[in-house]
Order: sequence, then C-alpha cells, then structure tokens
Amino acid sequence: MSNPGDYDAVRKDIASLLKQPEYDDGSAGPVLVRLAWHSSGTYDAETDTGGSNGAGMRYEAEGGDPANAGLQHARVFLEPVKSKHTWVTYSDLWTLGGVEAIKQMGGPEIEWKAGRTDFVDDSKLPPRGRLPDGAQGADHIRFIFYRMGFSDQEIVALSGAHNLGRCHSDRSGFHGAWVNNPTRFSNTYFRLMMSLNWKEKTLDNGVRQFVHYDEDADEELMMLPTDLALLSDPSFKPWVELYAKDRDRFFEDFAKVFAKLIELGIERDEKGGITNIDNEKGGYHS
Ligand code: DDH
Repeated sequence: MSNPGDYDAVRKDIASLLKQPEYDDGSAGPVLVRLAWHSSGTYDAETDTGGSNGAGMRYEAEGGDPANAGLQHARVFLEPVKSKHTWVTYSDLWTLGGVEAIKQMGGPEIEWKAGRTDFVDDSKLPPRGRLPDGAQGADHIRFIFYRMGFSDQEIVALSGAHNLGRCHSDRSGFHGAWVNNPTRFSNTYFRLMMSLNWKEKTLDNGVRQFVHYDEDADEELMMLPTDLALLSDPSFKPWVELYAKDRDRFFEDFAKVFAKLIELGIERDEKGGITNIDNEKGGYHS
C-alpha cells in the first residue's frame, strides 16, 4: 500500500511488471498501450459519451466487444498494481499503464493527469462498434477518428503506435508484428511502410492483410489494410513521409496526441480537478 496520490509509486510498479518472459516478445508493454487506447477510443464528441472515465471494459457490454479481445491480458497484468495501491482507480491505472509502458519502451514522456473515476454513468456508456476495423480504408479511419475530434495529422501520429506489439489470430484474426523489434518505441513503422514492398496475403482464416518477407528476419512483417491506407491517401501521406524521416517530430506529435486521447471526455478546472463527473446520476461503482 502506498499513500493515496503517490502516482510515482504506481508508475514504478507498472515499470517493473513490463518484463514478462512467458508473454509476447517478453513484454506486457504493447498490450498495456492498447488497453489505454481502447479504454479512451470509444469517445464520441457529439454525444459526449465513451472515453476512459468509468473503466467500462470491466463489464461485459464493453469488455466483451470483439474489438477488445485479448485486452484481459493487460488488465490481469495490472491487477497486482491495483491490489497494492487500492486507492488508484482502474480508469487512471489503465491510462497511466499505457503512458508508462511507452516511456519504458523508449518512447516520449506523455503528459498524464489523475482523477478519472470508476463510477459508471449509464448515460455515458458507449455502444459497441466504435473502435476501428483494420480491414477498412481511409473513409472508415476518418469516420472513427473525426468522431473523437482528431485531425488527419493526429490520426497518422496516433497510428505510429503500431510500432509496438503484434496481431494475434485468436484475437483480431490478423497475424504478426509491424516491425522486427516490437517492444522498442520508434518511427520504424513509418519507415517500413514506405520502404518495403508490401504484398497482399489471405490468411488461412480468410483474413486479408499485407506482408513482407525478408530472408534475414525471424518472421514475416505485416501491415493492416488501414495502415497502408495512410500511404495511399493524399492527405495522410505527407504525415507518413514526415514521421518516417523525422523521428523527433514524430515523438513530439505522438506525445501530444496520445495525451489528448486519454483526456477525451474529461473536463477539468484550473487545478486539474475533473468537473464533469456526476456521481449522483444513476450508475454504479466498482
Ligand atoms: Fe491498433 N491494432 N489499431 N492502435 N494496436 C492492433 C494492435 C495494436 C487498429 C487495429 C489493430 C491504433 C489504431 C488502430 C495498438 C495501438 C493502437 C491489432 C491487433 C489490430 C487489429 C490486435 C490483436 O490481434 O491482438 C486499427 C484498425 C487502427 C486504426 O487507426 C485504424 C492506435 C490509435 C493505437 C494507439 O495506441 C494510439 C497496439 C499497441 C497494438 C499491439 C497490441 C498487442 O497486444 O501487442
């Protein structure tokens, strides 16, 4: 147990659970990043519903969304941290988990603010189907991310998270990693997207993705149709080109947009306190 509000102690414990020799590429880092993103990426600006507040993925309605398959691994990795620092909310822990994992994997420092609640406001619950589908193209990507309030530049910067981790046939149906070293944050995803010759492949399960095979590499690399849509779209493409050649600019833009992502749906006063949580309105606590 730590003192309530000692987020540095929480960060330390997140950092020390990242090494997981028995899990993917020996690291819990990438799946923690995805948990932070999926917990936030349900936001709809127009109706002000969804977002990280409430940690709704604990419940079947959101946790059982096929788009969230596999994220129980991330939640299980974080459970000992929650048990030790009982005062931290799941919604804060899941967003901080992503931020700390990115930093520990060599990525930028991302601004993170505390104060999310685990109070579930029924009127804010997102319907299923708000997260992106990798089989689609640029129109779908814009439909999903404009809904959250992101620009084309921000969409491309956020997509750079695919430098981390991998696809699992038993979760999304896609298979493989985007880069050879998927536990090290960098701009390699953009560089490979531009430099390699991507070939369409239909997997045994009927899922279509793009692959590149290099004899010297351990495994085939992959790109989703949505990843390559960034390169074929005239408004996304210049950002792919910029981030492929300017790593520092990518880190800077990624840090800004990831910080924006995890704040979706949260309004704060000058002291950083959250002002739009109505604990009185019908709902339930953890
Ligand atoms: Fe993603 N992502 N993502 N992604 N994502 C997958 C894995 C990971 C899409 C689809 C998939 C973002 C955007 C998109 C991460 C972070 C982020 C997988 C594989 C699919 C499919 C899941 C599995 O089989 O386990 C699509 C489509 C989009 C889109 O933009 C259109 C964003 C914005 C982020 C972010 O973090 C900001 C990470 C990390 C992973 C690796 C997870 C793992 O377990 O490893």
